[in-house]
Amino acid sequence: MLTKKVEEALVSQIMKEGYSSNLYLAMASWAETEGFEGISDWLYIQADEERLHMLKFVHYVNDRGGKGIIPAFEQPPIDYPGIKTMFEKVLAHEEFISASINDIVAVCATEKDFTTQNWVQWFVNEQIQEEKSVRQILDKLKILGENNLYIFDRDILTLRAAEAAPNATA
Ligand code: OFO
Repeated sequence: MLTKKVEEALVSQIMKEGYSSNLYLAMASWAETEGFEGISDWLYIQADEERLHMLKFVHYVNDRGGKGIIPAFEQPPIDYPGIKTMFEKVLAHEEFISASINDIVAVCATEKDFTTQNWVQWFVNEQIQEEKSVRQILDKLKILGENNLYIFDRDILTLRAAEAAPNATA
């Protein structure tokens, strides 16, 4: 059984993961209309992953006797000023999510809910990977410069393929 504070923290994370999914979906749609096929594919995949994260929280809350409430989501921006700025926004958002996951760990410790604290460790590790992969993207963009976005657009999916490889390093 979850304490009220732990349940509130988890339900609030349902909203944040769902917003992440919609944010990346909005970015994917924008990038697609701008002709960036690889970048939009990367973002569509990311949006799906975030939806799965949201579902993990929904199921966990329900499984532990709580109520996995699905909120109304704020509309994400429709347009983005450029690819680099957009990925900087992705990184800032992931850092915000990491901080939020850390807050859940802290609530679990205060509430002595070590089961949930243990469960949420998966997200702690996931955030390390997600921040790392967006930083790699920003590094690549820096190396290539914004005049080589065609190459970057073709290259970005190889980054994801490398991450998905079974022996990918952490
Ligand atoms: Fe990338 O945020 Fe989910 O956890």
